[in-house]
Amino acid sequence: MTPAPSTHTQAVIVGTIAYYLGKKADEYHSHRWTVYVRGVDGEDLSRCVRAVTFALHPSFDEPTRRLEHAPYEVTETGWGEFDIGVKIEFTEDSGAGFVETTTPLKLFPSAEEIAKHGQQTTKKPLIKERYEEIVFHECESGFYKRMKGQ
Ligand code: SLL
Repeated sequence: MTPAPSTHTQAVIVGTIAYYLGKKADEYHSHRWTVYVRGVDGEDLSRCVRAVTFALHPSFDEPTRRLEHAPYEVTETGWGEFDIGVKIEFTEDSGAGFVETTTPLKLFPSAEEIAKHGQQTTKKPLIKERYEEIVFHECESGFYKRMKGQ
């Protein structure tokens, strides 16, 4: 009998965190922000990730940023919001290839958020993140054991 294919689920967080620069802000650099992909409990994603590529707005220098090592994040300063492309490539033995998604960079609180939390300050970051589950269906046993920490 052939063994059932091993399935492993990895929970990840994809998102952005943005700080208003306050007195240090200028016309083109009102915020400092970071876009990231990380394990939901801070697990080391390099066990299953080969690279993460973030596609920034073309107004940034070298807008395609490929990271082959953790932490999978990019920090920049800027003035505007846009959707950031996120491509996550998995290790060869995961049997999964890659996934592509986008994450919205949010710099400015909505009127509702301002009503609730007050005006934006340099101390309170704006975080916009979401939880995703990646299911590896046909992983090799080496991959499966590594992911389970065996
Ligand atoms: C907007 N559609 O108009 C968006 C574009 C682009 C933001 C936002 C570049 C900073 C830099 C930057 O912040 N671009 O050049 O250093 O709101």
